[in-house]
Amino acid sequence: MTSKRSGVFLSLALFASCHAGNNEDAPPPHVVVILADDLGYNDLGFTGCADFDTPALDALAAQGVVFTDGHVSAAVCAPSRAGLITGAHQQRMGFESNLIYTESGTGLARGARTLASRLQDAGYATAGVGKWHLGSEEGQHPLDVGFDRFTGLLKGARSYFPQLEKKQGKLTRIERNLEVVPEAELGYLTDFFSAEAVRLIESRDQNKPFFLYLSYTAPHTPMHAREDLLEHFSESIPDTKRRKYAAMVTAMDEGVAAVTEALQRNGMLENTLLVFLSDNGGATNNSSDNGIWRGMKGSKWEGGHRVPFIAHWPKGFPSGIQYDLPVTSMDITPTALAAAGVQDKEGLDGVDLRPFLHGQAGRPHQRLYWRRNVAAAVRDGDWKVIRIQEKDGTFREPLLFDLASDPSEENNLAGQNPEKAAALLDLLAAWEENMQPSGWVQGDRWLNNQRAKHKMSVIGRDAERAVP
Ligand SMILES: [Ca+2]
Repeated sequence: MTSKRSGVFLSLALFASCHAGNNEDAPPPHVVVILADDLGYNDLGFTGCADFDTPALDALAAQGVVFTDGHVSAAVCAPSRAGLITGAHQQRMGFESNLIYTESGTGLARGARTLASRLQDAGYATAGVGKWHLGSEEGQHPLDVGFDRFTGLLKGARSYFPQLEKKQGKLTRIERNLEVVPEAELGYLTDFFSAEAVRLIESRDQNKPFFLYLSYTAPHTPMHAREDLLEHFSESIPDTKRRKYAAMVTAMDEGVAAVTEALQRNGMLENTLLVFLSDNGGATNNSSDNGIWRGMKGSKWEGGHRVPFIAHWPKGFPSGIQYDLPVTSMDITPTALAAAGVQDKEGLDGVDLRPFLHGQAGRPHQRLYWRRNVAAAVRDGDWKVIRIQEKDGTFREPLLFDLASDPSEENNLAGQNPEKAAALLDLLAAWEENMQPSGWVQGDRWLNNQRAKHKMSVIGRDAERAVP
């Protein structure tokens, strides 16, 4: 990965020299964020997928920016979405653990500012579709935090097929602007969300710039796929679980195509800042593939938080480049706000990526931080430390990696370079001083799973998949 860097910088510098730069008088872009759920890093054509195609996402990648070192702020669904939607470390509001629906008080802090509410304040029409998973209590509903319109489910997952026999509760039913959508109208859920996104684009308020957050449940479990797509892969993908996964990702890619075409048809695509990424790495239970990255969803290994991540904006970003320095999902909000001409950056941890994509030297982030209860990590340049807390409260000997020479985190350097490990642990501790303690904690099972999966002896996909 590092060998490509000088080439990228050169192409960026050339681009910057012939690009007029950002015109602050330009009309604000439409903003579309498409989020996949538990998608593996290697499971798209442009990241190296070998057994199925993703033509729509590949086309966006080819004409946009591919972030090869793109990260989310947590390796599980809800806290990652909290970091993305607020543009800040979710730990600032104690949103560190995944949601617990049996307890009250979990989810977004009351009054939290989101990308949607900030854009709404800036005059955007805002719409959300799909999986919410950021809380279901008063003040946490999408319509309470900046979305004019919302179609989707409040929970993190549900059946992809209509549940005609079983009445759906508040969390798993599909609602449209607070009204329940009859199950019989849903069809295959991924297709329904895609069609709803297109409908919202077509019916938007044309006097305003438009913001769409399209949050698929795919390819998160349950592994439900369309029959025609399963048939399509029946010979090329012998493994039945992987076949379902391929069919689920394919349906999502079809949705991306439909959304892109709708933007094009409505004359919006040229000036739409479109971002696509996954909320965390491939999961242990959906047959996903994280490629060379060690670990899976839920871990502080790269496979947990390094995700497929692209941006496409013909009018505002260079086309067809790869950006190899670390970026984070928290950058989406400040980048979109800056592009919209919003000056207020209060409470944001991400940065405006536009100058970096137009050739500005330096790193958007010298450091990135992660923490979910007993497992934490910090990245400083190419160095990374993983810190695990044992049941008795003590910390395990840290794990130290040099990602420049060891991207797959196979060589723990903590023993031979204790000073570096200690320096990174100090950085982590300094960051933690500005964060809240976790507002709630999932059960011991999830804490113990994290302790179990961050061991040098747990290596290889089979071993990783044994520790969900
Ligand atoms: Ca997820």
